[in-house]
Amino acid sequence: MAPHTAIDEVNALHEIEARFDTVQILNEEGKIVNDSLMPGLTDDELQEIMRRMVYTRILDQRSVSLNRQGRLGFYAPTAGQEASQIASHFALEKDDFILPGYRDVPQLIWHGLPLEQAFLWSRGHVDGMKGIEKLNILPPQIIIGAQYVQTAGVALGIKKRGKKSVAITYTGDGGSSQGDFYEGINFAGAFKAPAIFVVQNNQFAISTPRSLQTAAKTLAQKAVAAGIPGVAVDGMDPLAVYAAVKRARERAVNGEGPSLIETICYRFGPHTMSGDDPTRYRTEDLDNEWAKKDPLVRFRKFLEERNLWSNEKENETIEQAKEDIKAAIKKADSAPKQKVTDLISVMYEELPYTLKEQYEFYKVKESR
Ligand SMILES: Cc1ncc(C[n+]2csc(CCOP(=O)(O)OP(=O)(O)O)c2C)c(N)n1
Ligand SMILES: [Mg+2]
Repeated sequence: MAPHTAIDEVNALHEIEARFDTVQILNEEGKIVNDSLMPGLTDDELQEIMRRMVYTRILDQRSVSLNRQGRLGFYAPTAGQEASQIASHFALEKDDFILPGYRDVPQLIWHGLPLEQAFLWSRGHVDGMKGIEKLNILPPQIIIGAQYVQTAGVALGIKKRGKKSVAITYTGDGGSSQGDFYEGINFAGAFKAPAIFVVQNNQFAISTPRSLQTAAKTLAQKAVAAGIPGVAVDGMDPLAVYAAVKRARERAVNGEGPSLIETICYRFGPHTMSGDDPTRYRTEDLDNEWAKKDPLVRFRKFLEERNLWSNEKENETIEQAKEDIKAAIKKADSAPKQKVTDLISVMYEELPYTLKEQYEFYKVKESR
């Protein structure tokens, strides 16, 4: 190795940062700009990604209005993040585990969580997450970043059992500043656990802009300190997101360890439906700039040019989504009213004595 002639830490940083340019395959106009990275997806698969993104956009719109009518509880809007959520999920297999954040309900639905359960979860009803152990999903995490540590553990479990699957997790730009974020990627890296760590950088952590989140030029470069590969992709480009997750999955199941993927995107709506007003921390110009990058618009253009999408297909998808949502909300409405004992009994396989006491107390109260 050549001897160091100067302490050149500033250049080293700049060199590293320059390596984390945003990868794009499909641009805003729906044109392929990086043919060599084009994933090998069939026409059917390309159409299915579009169908899921359109369906998910409708689900988002309906969820926002159901929330306003007081028919849903907690809801974190997803519009703008469809490529990041749906295309990343599309690169997975059924056996893979998903450890989501509160905004990642669409991935759970496409992994098999019935819609009515997603609605019940939103209402804080225990039946929302009933039976999820069979679906390889965990409940959406509310504690920012905690799912990263849990993912390192789940992925290590997968490795110890010799399974050819992965654990994928999602946090946000805000989450990437948490201690749990670093602990999770570091541990998984050290143990070569088959994990995929996604940071959906939607530019804001509630009202905190990305510029105040960290001095790091990219969030993907945080992988370097953990000794794992990292990549930043255009998170409004479903092809780039898919290609990155597919590659990370291959590496993980081949025993090559975890990856960090930053998906650069934007949330079109408010942080949650609990009352923040985005006009107080975002300008209309910024919203308009990102609206031009809409994943649905560019993917529609791309597919239409290849005769793979049409108004008819779009409308069919929209109608199907509306029908499913209507039926699911009806089912959710007919779920038995939640009792305190329901809440206590789902927490442990065997209740500790303190909870046992409370359980008995409420059992009597509820029977009156
Ligand atoms: C440990 C912790 N601290 C603070 C909060 C409150 N909180 C909820 S969402 C949020 C912002 C998260 O932003 P980001 O990670 O960018 O995800 P996004 O909501 O943009 O998807 C904060 C600070 C929390 N839930 N958990
Ligand atoms: Mg964010």
